[in-house]
Amino acid sequence: MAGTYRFSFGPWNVHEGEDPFGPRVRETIPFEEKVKFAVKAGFGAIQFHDDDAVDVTLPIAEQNKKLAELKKMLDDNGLEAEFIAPRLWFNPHTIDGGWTSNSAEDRQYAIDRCKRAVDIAKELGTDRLVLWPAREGSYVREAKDSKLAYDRFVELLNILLEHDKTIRILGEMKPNEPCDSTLSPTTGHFLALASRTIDPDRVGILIESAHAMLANLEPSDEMGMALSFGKLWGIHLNDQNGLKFDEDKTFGTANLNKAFSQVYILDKYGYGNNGEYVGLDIKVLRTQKQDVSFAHLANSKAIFEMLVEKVRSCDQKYIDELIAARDYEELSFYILKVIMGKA
Ligand SMILES: [Mn+2]
Repeated sequence: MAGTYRFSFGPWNVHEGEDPFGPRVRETIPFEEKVKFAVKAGFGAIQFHDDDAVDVTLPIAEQNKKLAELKKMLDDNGLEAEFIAPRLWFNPHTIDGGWTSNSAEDRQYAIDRCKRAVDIAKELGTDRLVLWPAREGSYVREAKDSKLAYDRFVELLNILLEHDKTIRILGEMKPNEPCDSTLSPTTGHFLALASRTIDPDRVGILIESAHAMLANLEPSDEMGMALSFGKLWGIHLNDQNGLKFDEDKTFGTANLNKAFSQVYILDKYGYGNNGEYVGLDIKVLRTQKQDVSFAHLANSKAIFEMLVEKVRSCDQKYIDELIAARDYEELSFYILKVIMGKA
């Protein structure tokens, strides 16, 4: 029996529209409104950076009181917190990166902030910590010792695995932006690092479609690799038009066939059957007006659901025959006909 899917998004997906070249173009939408949308649109969870969830400069007791209030609000609305991700890239301590910074003091800030993010995750009832190494890279090769930086990456993972014996770490890798070159740019790099930790079974993967494409890789194949390792614990679906900045476009809008391929492999291997969410990481177009600030999320969820229908409508016997005959030209034509409703 084919599974059903549970969806999530992050509050940062509905933003005010500022970019490196221009100011905000929309009013801030309060978190409560985002929760209302999540419930109405049939989402099951919210993704959080640590500071989306709570002010991380508060004393711990006060922080935990606020987190209990947030947890109750989520519970009351039938929502879960999918994961916590430490937002290390905003702080002055992380100008040169977090756990790979050349400054010992700044590395310690990053380690402490990550440990605190683990604690926040547990307070919100999730065992998932997502690590995106935003500034763990360089602009000038000789500025950072890459051998040492990779050692420090493993060291951080071990510290966090040691800090809480039940936390699971999901690496969300991306090859560039904001860094010129990011350390551990792909799923494969991160799995190699995971194998060196004290508990590789608690280190897995979150694959973002656009991040794979920025590495000029095929997102569905990246998902296949993580599935093969039993480590696809999260996804960030979106789309990307070639090797540009991280566009975070609505799922399927730049390359519908690539979107289909992702849904095909996820559905084939029962992604979600162990509680994994279909996470979206999609930015509102800057051109959107205030009153249509949520459409990209509703549309991406709808496109995913329509593609699930298309995938399940495929004549698998016919696909198998084409594979056996090595007639991949016809296979490609058939898949496009399925997508266009002409099969
Ligand atoms: Mn993401």
